[in-house]
Amino acid sequence: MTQTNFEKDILNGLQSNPKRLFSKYFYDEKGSAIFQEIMHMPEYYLPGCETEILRLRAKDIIRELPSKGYDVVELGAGDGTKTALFLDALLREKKNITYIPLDISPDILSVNEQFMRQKLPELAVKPIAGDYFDTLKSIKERDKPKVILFLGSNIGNFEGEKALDFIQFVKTFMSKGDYFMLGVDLKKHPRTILSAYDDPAGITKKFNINLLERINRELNADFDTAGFDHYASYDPLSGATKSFLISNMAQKVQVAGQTIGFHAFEPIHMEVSQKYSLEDLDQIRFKAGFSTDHHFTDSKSYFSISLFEV
Ligand code: AVI
Repeated sequence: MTQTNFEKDILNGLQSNPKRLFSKYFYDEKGSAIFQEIMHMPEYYLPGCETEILRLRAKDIIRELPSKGYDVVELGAGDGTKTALFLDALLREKKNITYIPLDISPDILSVNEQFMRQKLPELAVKPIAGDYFDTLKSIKERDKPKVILFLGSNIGNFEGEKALDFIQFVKTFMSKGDYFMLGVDLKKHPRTILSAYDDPAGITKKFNINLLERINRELNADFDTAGFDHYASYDPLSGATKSFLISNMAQKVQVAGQTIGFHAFEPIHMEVSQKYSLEDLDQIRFKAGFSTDHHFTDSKSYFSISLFEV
């Protein structure tokens, strides 16, 4: 039987030193449900701050955008509930827009479309399912100006230079006068950040452990999840939040016919959630070759919705 990308990535990651798994694999059905629990945790301040900006600063954001009709393209759109706040403000300002949610999952896009039809019946919605490369290619040729949304601090899950690479990649599908609108989690007191990724109820731990359970389910593996603990760290210099699973003891695990050995207290690096300062964002904007930026922050300056103009 041919190896899937999932199997290849998991085996490569577990056979590397240090061991590595990728957070893009967190989101199977169970992982997506646990992520919804995270979004409602009191310690996970990100969605509340971003919603505050979309509610209270939408008019200020819209003032910076093209005055005539444009396409609002959303990357990794999901169910669109938060975006509806912004789209509602756009419709109130009588902007002639088409909303184009892009997502890998056709199922979530049909949830998104139904939600928009019910909530904002006058909005034109044109979902496109597929990976970023194919979906962005299909919107490149549309003749209206574009505002591309990438919300929810999703840019933070790209490691190091990969965030800049991704922004540059998206820019290749944009033209002069288009805007990139990014939801970004900002550097702040390290304890505030750490508690968002190390909650006392153990929901973030469950989110990480679910990937081991997924590997058990899908790759015929035998992880004993009680043998692993969750550990999160935040480096205030680099702004990198990292999540690890720590093997509580020396142990051996079978994964897809391979034996993976763990030393006592050996980490598996699971996720990076990068935090930025506004100066870091200005640097990224400059390096990516956008002409201007505007930052809209919440009342605590925890989060920014940043607009980069091509
Ligand atoms: C999806 N992403 C922006 C979340 C984050 O904050 O990095 C995923 C997450 N991981 C742990 N908690 C939330």
